[in-house]
Amino acid sequence: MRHHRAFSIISILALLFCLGVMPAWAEFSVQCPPDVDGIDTDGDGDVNNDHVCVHLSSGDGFIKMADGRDSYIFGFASHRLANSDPVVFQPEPGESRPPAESIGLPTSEGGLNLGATFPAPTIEVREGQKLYLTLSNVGMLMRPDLFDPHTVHYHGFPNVASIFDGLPDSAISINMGFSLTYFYNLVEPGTFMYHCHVEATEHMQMGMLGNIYVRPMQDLTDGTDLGYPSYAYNDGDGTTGYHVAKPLQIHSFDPNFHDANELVQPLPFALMHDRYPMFNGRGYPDTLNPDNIANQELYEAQLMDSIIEVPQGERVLLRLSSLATVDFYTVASPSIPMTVVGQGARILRTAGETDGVQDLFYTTHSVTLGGGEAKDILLDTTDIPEGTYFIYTTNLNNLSNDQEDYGGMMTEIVVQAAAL
Ligand SMILES: [Cu+2]
Repeated sequence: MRHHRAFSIISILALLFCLGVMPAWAEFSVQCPPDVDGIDTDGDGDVNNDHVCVHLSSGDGFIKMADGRDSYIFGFASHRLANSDPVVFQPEPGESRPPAESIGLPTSEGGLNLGATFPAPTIEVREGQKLYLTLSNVGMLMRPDLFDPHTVHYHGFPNVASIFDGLPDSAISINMGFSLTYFYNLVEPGTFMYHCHVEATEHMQMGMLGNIYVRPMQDLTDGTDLGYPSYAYNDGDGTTGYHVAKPLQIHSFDPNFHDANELVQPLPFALMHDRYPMFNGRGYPDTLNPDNIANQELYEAQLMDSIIEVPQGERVLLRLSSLATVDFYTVASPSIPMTVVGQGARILRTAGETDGVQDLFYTTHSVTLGGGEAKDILLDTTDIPEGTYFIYTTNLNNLSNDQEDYGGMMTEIVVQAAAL
């Protein structure tokens, strides 16, 4: 594997040199304009800070599966990340023009930029903000024969501007060496997800998947204390209130497909058979590892754990979504009841105007999600003793990391001593 990779990298660099395209010297400009409209759209009392920006690159790389195998991926990475900086940033106040960001790709992180991360960086934003998301396509180092464009499709987002929707058929796709800034006016809160939509079966199976969620304006409400620090939706009565939020995204990989993609072999979509079920890009027990996980090249490509820690008596909001390309998964919490308060980025409620609104929340111990579905689930630990509890898929053959048992799509909720 190592020899193969070293050979590939040398041949790629040689090829790029011959072609006269050396993306190592490419510069990408990022549109991140300051907010000068004088209107307070995000409701925080400040008229000049409603703009937020994200800069992603798209490329390829490797991640380490929970059984130790390295898997080739396509993916996104954040250039504000540096493992500590926030993914979402704001333009400097008073700046008169968009700041240009110059990035020496693909060598930005030291060494060759096998820089895709999995899952893609989590994007947390708030209703009322205006999001400028720039995607720069840095090309595929391991597959120089591919000139694939990429996009960002913000799944579930009610997009008025179809050119920003990321569907290659009806929107702009971004070719190698180029950037596009997507604009989203965040008028609705909810749990969404994002992924590349180019050759979606392939690029999604290969790992271009991430969490994005929009917090409601109600989180900022002054004077009307509904009892919780945060809310899933603008419920008006505090019923979706929570203390701790955790985005949990269902992923699964077919290692044969990933290997075939790296080795320039045919990709038989109909034979796709996922054998690495994951939460947030990791199989158990890696779901519990709070640290970044590095691949064999020592590049930290998996930056997200799935562990949930909550003081006894508090509520967790589980932002559960699925971007699996093959299977439906049933996710169970056998000890702590799940109250589903939202679905598909909407609060579960009637829209009746004569009798007033009625909650359609329901309590269960398991939910089933297909690809593209999301549910907002409250876990109330009021009557739950301190201890460690599990969330896992009841498709029991998926409690494995390929041939290794006792892994797969499982994580833990740790109910800690109550906060004083
Ligand atoms: Cu793509």
